[in-house]
Amino acid sequence: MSQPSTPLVGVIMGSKSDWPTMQYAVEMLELFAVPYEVKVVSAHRTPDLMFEYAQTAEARGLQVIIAGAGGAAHLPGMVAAKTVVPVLGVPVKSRALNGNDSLLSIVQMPGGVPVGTLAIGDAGAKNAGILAAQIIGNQIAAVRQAVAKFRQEQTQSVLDNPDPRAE
Ligand code: RP5
Repeated sequence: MSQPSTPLVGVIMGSKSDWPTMQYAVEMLELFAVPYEVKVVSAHRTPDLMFEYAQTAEARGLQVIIAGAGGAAHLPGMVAAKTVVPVLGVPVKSRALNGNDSLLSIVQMPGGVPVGTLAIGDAGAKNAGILAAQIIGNQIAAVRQAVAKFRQEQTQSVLDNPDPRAE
């Protein structure tokens, strides 16, 4: 296992404007105490940085990359093309097409270069953070237990509030 402070998950996004969505992935990683790093890396505006990030990810100890982008969302697929570190793609909800463009850009990868694509928007970002923690949890018991606790509390919260009319 890496040093605790060494990031195990890289969270990247195409623009600062993606942060209001991608913050939910980071929120989950913090909840489960998964070491992470977060950075703007654009497929279109900083293509050389994107390649460098992907090419050095494995050597730097990253075990999962979460990549969020909107519109013509090439970032997750292009990063996946340059590394064997698993990539989770988050389609950010775009203004013009409500994220349908982002989703289709990310999900329809050619066979041989997978991107694990999540839902459009906040739920997708949140689930990307949880899924990344579950992957990391295969090797780190404390992370696995933190995810299990979160899931158990979520279940209990529904069971404790069965009346849909209650505040
Ligand atoms: C993509 O273009 C980004 O991922 C973002 O979702 C979208 C719009 O970017 P900005 O014009 O807001 O910087 O590259």
